[in-house]
Amino acid sequence: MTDKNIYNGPNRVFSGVQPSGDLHLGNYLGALKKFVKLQDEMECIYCIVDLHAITVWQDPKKLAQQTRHIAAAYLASGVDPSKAIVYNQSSVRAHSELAWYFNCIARIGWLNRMTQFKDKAGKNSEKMSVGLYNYPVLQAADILAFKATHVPVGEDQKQHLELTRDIAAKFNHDFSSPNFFPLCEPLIEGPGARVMSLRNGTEKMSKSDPSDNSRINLTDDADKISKKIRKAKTDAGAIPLSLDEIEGRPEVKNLVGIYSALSGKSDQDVLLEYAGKGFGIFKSALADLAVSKIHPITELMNRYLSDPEELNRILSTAADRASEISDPIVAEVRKIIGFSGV
Ligand code: AQP
Repeated sequence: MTDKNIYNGPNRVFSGVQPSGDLHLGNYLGALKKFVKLQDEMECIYCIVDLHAITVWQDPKKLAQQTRHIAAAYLASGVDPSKAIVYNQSSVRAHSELAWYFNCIARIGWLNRMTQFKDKAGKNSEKMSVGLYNYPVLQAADILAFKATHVPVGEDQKQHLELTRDIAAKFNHDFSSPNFFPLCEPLIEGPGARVMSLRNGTEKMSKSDPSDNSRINLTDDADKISKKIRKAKTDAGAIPLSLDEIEGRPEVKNLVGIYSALSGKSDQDVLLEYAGKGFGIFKSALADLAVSKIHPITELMNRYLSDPEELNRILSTAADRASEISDPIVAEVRKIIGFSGV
């Protein structure tokens, strides 16, 4: 598909997180931390993507609570509802409607190439929901319902954003509306773009990993964080001096990457500080650093969660605002497609 982006509308950021469990350090570094920075640079729309969450089973009794949990994590991480729009996906109709139109634009071959579906479905793909397979089409609808131009995500979402660009380009082309949808730019680079499991440096840290020791949750207390870091898998060598020497040592690379993302230092500076030292010393420093960054977020989250009505009020006001932006865009799409409107 075309790479030519001739869209000339305003810059706008969109991103989302699923309310499918406790958030972890990967979500924080790969997404939330970037969200906070961007809210002072562009108009930002941050969604709690519950329509995505139900692509795998979610207990209906817990879903609303999990949604508030993510909202609280956004706010506790520094997302300011007076600057950014923070709302719940299922409260805004545009997502579902546009997803259907995009189902008729996206090609089956494009979706067959999506590696996240293959990773999540494993050998059970026949038993997975159609929604899980279709997930990236809904993601394209999320972004394009707002004509978002920039999407901060972790590296795992890169392929999905390429599909969003393909869908936008095909829509623009098929309906001879060359600059209707922007070809969004992923904002992936930077520390924390790919935080790996503490138990296996070749797998990403994930909410759905059966081992709780594989991740640091934003709800973990100081003791738990320290224990998980102490137990994190490493190898027999010491900490090396140069970046070349951590290649091929995925667990070491991951811990150094986490340290640098949390501290704001470069990987190289972290190596200079700890080169030649044993992992005991390094892990102890990393645990202190992680606790000092995560503990204040956990405390603030709990404060927000203790007032569910206030959280619901923030989400509902923002959902109205999100609909004000997305409804006219979807109305234009209907017209472009040729629906009569009666
Ligand atoms: N390990 C990670 N490193 C960096 N960024 C990450 N993200 C997720 N894992 C990492 C980023 O967090 C944002 C929200 O992700 P999500 O919850 O909507 O979905 P996900 O990517 O599927 O996250 P999980 O934790 O792996 O959830 P499960 O296990 O439920 O699938 C996204 O920007 C993502 O890139």
